Amino acid sequence: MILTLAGGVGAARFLEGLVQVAPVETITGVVNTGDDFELHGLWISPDCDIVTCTLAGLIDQVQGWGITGDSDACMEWLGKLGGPTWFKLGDRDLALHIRRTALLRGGATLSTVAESFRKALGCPIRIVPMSDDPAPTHIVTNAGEMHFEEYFVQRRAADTVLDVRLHAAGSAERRRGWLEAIASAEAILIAPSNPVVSVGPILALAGIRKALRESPARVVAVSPIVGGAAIKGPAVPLMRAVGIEPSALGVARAYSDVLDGIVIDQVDADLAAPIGELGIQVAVTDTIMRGPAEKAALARTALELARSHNG
Ligand code: FO1
Repeated sequence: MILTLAGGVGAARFLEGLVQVAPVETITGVVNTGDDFELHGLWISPDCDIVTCTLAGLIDQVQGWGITGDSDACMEWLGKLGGPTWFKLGDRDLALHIRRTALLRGGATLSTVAESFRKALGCPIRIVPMSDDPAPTHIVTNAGEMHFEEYFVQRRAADTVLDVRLHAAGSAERRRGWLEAIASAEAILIAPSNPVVSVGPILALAGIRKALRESPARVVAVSPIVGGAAIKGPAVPLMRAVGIEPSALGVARAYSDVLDGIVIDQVDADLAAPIGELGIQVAVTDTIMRGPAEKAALARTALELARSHNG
C-alpha cells in the first residue's frame, strides 16, 4: 500500500498523477486537518474536501478548491443576514459541511465521514484525516494568534508571521488506523504541500516521526519549493517564521529525520549535492504539474525513488 501524506491543492494535483501510475486500491491519502475550523456552526475540513473533490473530478479547477460550477445563493443570503462571507462556500460545498456536522454530532468520526464522503462522491482512493481529534494550526502574527484560515483567507496573509503553533491534540491510539499503515506500507510519499502548515501538522502528531523512521518503507518527498518560491500559497513566509530556509534544501532538512529520498525541480539541480550530504537520495526532474502527463511523470518519479533499494 502506498501512503501519501497530503495537504490541499498541491497534494491533490500530485495524487491525480499517482492514480495514473499505481492501482487506486493501493493508495491511501493521509490528509492534514490543521486547516479544519468551525464557521456558520459547521465543521469545515478544507484539505480533506480539496483532495476528495479533486480526485472525484468535482473540484473548481481554477481555484483548486470548492465545487466546479457551484452557485453561491446561500452565501449571498448569509451575507444579507449578517453572516460571515469571507470564506467562500458554494451551495454544494455547504452540503458537505452540513452533512459532516450532522454526522459528527451523531457520533461519527472525521475518518468515517471522510470514507463515506469519498465513496459517495466517487473519489477512487481512501482518504484518512491525519487525526480524529481537533488539531488546529494557528499562526502567531503581529496582530496576535489566529487560526490559519483567518490568517490566510480572512486577512489575506497580510500579517507578519512570527510563529506557527500546531495545537495537535488527542492521543496516539486515535491514529492507530494509519499508524499501522505506516508499518505495512510499500512506499510512503510526502506530497508537494506546504511543509509548515500542511505536512508539518501531520509529522507533529505524537509518534508519527518515530513510526516513519522505523517503517520498512522508504519515505520520499516531493519538494513544494521550486527556485526558492512556492508554486501556490504562503509557504515562504511561514517557512521563514519557523526557521526553515525556503528552498528544496530547507525542505529536505526539515524532513531529514524521516526522509530517504526527495524529488526536486531541475532549476534546483545545484542543491542535489548538499541534500545528498544529508544522506537523502535526490531525483531531479520537472516538478511543475502543468497537466495530467506531468502529474503522472512526477508521481512515477517519486514512486520509483521510493521503490529503489526496496529489493
Ligand atoms: N481559500 C481562499 O483563499 N479563499 C476562500 O474563500 C476559500 C474557501 C474555501 C472553501 C472550501 C474549501 O475546502 C477551501 C477553501 N479555500 C479558500 C482553500 C483554503 O483556504 C486553503 O487553500 C486550504 O485550507 C489550504 O490547503
